[in-house]
Amino acid sequence: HEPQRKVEMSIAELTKTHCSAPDGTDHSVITWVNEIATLTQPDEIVWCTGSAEEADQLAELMVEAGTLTRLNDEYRPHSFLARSDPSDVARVESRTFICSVNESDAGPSNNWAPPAEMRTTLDGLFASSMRGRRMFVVPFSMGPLGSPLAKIGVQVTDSPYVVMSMGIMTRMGTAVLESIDDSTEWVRAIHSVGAPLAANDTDVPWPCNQTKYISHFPETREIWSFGSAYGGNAILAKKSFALRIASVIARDEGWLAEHMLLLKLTNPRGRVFHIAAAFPSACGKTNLAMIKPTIPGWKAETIGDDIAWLGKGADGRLRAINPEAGFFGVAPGTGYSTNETAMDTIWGNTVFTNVALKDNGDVWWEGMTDEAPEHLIDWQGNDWTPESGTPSSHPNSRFTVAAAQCPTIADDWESPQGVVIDAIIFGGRRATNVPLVVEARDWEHGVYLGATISSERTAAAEGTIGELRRDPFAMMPFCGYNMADHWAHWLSVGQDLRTSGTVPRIFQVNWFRKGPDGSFLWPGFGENSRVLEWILDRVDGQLAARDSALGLLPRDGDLNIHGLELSDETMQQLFAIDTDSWKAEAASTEEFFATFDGRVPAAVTRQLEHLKARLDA
Ligand code: GTP
Ligand code: SPV
Ligand code: MN
Repeated sequence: HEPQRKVEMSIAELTKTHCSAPDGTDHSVITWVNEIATLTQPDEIVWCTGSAEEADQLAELMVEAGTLTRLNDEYRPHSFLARSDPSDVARVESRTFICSVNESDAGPSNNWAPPAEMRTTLDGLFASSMRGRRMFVVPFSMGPLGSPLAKIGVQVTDSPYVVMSMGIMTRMGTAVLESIDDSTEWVRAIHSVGAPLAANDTDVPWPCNQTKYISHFPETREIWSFGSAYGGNAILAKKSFALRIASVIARDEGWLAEHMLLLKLTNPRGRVFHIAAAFPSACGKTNLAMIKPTIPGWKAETIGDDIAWLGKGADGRLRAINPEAGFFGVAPGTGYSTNETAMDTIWGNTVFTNVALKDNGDVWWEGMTDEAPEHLIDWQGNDWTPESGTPSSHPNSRFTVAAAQCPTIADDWESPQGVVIDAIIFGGRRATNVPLVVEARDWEHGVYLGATISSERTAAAEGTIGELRRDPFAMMPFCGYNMADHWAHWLSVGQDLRTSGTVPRIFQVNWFRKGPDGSFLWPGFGENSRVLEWILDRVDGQLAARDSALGLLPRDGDLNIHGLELSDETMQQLFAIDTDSWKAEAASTEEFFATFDGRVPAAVTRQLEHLKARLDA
């Protein structure tokens, strides 16, 4: 590890300069906060307590500044609408950097810059970047405070919107700060919108900077984010810490930090299962995490919708926690017919970002109801009618809400030991080729399925929507180290689990296959419970399966489609394996693997050879 940079002033002098640090705050925090304040020159430092009063004051401040619009209490109590700068609406992967000491540790799928060079750049950008603003100190815990699996971080930020979001998405405040002593390892996260104010400047509702850097220093467990206030770029507890930095810690310590939902399911026979599922951004994690089964006798309960930390428990089994405390969910497409649970979660106490405002002071977005209201104010603040020809809400507009408010939240969602994982699911958004469901033959084959996820781009990050891209383990934008090493790490976790005798089964799903007319073949949403039923009946040893080149498939009649109007032809299309397309896919996988400079584990390339042989046979 590189040494932390030293500050010249003594602690006594520092606390005198910024005497607001709560009594008992650990010196490591005070020193660091003052170092950042010296660099960024805020007008004031605010130590966040996480109290409800503090959140209310922040909200009031933001309403006055025009950042937030208070929604009508009658329809959406204690809720707010934020309209971002139109340029600051999604993650900026091209501006996201993994600054490991060695370039090869970042790997070909991450942007890399030498740490010293990046520090020089950032020092320049952050110098006086908070002038005229307040710097908030936000102590937070990922995972229940005190859980053996939890980790602590402190974020400083000059964005009250980010403070409010962190307060919902994490366990934030005084108790966390008090838990830090000189033996605590905590992650340092520095965020500035990069819009200092001179004495006579008036602020804008959503300050940001056209220059953006989302930089990670894996060796020193540090995050520096500049220029954006959008969720994944700025709520640093989430993607930056709980995935990019945590994946590195996990590699070093023998566990996994993954872009996964966690769901508890009880079958009609009363057996309880927990599943973890990785789908790329905007590919259905929140929806599956909140599924309302359409088949009788099944019960589904939510544990997490975006991030899971998994590791071998004392009982030798793979266990997982949701490190987050809230949901930052995609709004468009969320309605009573698709995700009733989400609709019932966001009844109030919710921050909406970049959705439309109704004339009655409530919110609306595409897909909330079948029919659009006659008049709205769109996400950019303009009048909107159904004739406008543009979406009223940004396709990546989101809701931010506490997980505890979810009506289907599982009673064990905060279990400090985590829940036992019975099945792992990988998925993507694929109009062609990938069947509705496939079971991996074993852990190694499952790792291959994860490593070869491709998915059509969505609005969650910049880029051309619909373009097919590789997204191994749904972690392409989130793995803090070499992606090929991530596969090797998965293989070693599997080895480790094998020694204690219980290895979860791995599956692949695709809700998004399309027919010749371009419409989805599978009804999706609640009906996905039918696929979960097949998966868990397999885990429960109730069903056999048929082998194919891609893996194990449901035998005819085993997938419960009772009550669905699906023709035989549609079923055939959902499971069709086109040999030529798969040969092309295998060739493309070979090219993809070749970009990793020989670092792809032999067990993974062996799976590719096996697939090619099956396709040739
Ligand atoms: P991130 O928060 O970006 O990681 O996204 P996510 O993986 O949680 O995706 P989410 O559940 O928010 O779904 C994204 C979009 O896909 C929404 O517009 C959903 O309505 C849509 N979607 C989710 N599940 C299904 C499904 O089973 N079928 C179809 N057709 N669409 C779905
Ligand atoms: C994603 O893009 O995968 C999200 C939203 O969950 S963000 O927090 O912006 O990364
Ligand atoms: Mn996500």
